[in-house]
Amino acid sequence: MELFAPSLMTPNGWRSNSVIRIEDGWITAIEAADHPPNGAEKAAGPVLPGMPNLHSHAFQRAMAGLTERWGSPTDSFWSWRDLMYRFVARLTPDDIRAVALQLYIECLKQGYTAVAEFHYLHNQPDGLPYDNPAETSLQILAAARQAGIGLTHLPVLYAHGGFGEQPLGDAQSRFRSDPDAILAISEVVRAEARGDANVTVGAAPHSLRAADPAMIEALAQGLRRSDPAAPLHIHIAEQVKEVEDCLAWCGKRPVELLADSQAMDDGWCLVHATHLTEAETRAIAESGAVAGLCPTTEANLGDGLFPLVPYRSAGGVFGIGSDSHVCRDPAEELRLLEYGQRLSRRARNVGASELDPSTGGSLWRSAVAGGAKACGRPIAGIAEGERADLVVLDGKHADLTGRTGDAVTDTLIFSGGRDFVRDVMVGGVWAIRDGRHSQEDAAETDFRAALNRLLA
Ligand code: NGQ
Ligand code: ZN
Repeated sequence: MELFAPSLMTPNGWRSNSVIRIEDGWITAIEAADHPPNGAEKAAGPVLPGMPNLHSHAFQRAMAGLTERWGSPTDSFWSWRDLMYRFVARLTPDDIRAVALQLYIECLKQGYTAVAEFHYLHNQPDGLPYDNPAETSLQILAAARQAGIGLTHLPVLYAHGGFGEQPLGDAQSRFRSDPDAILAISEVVRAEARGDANVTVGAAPHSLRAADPAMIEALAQGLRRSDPAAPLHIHIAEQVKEVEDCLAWCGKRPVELLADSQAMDDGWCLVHATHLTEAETRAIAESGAVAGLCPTTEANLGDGLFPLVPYRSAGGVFGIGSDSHVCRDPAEELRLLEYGQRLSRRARNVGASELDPSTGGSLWRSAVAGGAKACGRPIAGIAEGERADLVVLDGKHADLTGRTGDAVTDTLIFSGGRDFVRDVMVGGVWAIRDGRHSQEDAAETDFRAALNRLLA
């Protein structure tokens, strides 16, 4: 197919009046044209690269808004986690699928075109495996395909309840796994998705709390034997207590421990990486690993602020994720990322630079490139050889009046958001047309039914 774009963001800047040629879901050429060629579709507004969502726990969509009540004067990340564990215990495979489908449709409608699903609900509520150990992973795959969003599936290794191989708590037995089990699940999903360019499979040690260095090594080696480019993700240094516990256990901070015990390279995504020394910040940047930032969840959970300025100055790559899904809007995620930096540094336009002076443009392009790397998929922007994952904004929106080039992205992020998004394409197929997904009504009905059961 051919899509005529009056205005188009590419990795090298904005172009006007271009034809994007798409074959089998791949962008095969971008050519200048004065007007739409015969048979080409004309985009109804500015065209942006779709945003990868590099960190998702889909099931947590169902509890968004339910943890905002005072429980004690020491409410924290850890008390939130206890509430989350109680919720986990009730979810069935059907619930997991219904909630994920609703979430993925919402993500598409707001401009995400791919998701990396950090999936750890492997077992039955009593901790025993399902007959098919990949049962819940296959529900995630089915939901992603039904929604039409790109998927990087990351089955999660979860073996310990804390540093020093502490036993799992009862609530964590649904997550129990070892490297062989995770490799087996990833094989099943890889086989099921073979030939589907919208899906890839990696793996994720949950955290250094839940997986020890020897297990992480076994997982990384096994995974890279099946696919040398498969991405590895890990939660790291999100909370001060986690840093202190790691130091107390081994004398190293989490990022120091990971860097010393693994070949930390550009196949890794370090999720959160909030509490860093200057040397750790530089080490991540120099390794080529992606920092997986989830600003709305990090704010919601009281994590802290990532050192974005020194990290980017050292050449660090980042992407964004919606994690606990208190927000499903990439524009809002980037806005909060920038505002956290502005508030703490008492400065403006922190995400921009002399070379790339638009804050919104720079953040959107950087997060697309970093998100693509973290997802391990060819979705790094609108360019030849990449997947055709793109977002068409509503050119008739009043707020976009007179905006061209990066002023569009600045307005999207700092004055707009979800209601700008009109059409969304994933792998050459329209997932959202005129703001709607063809299955959104049925998906919402199933989501409501799941919620009513879960909350009864
Ligand atoms: C998770 N979420 O796995 O869902 C975690 C909480 C943990 C975030 N870290 C559990 N945001 O880290 O132990
Ligand atoms: Zn997470």
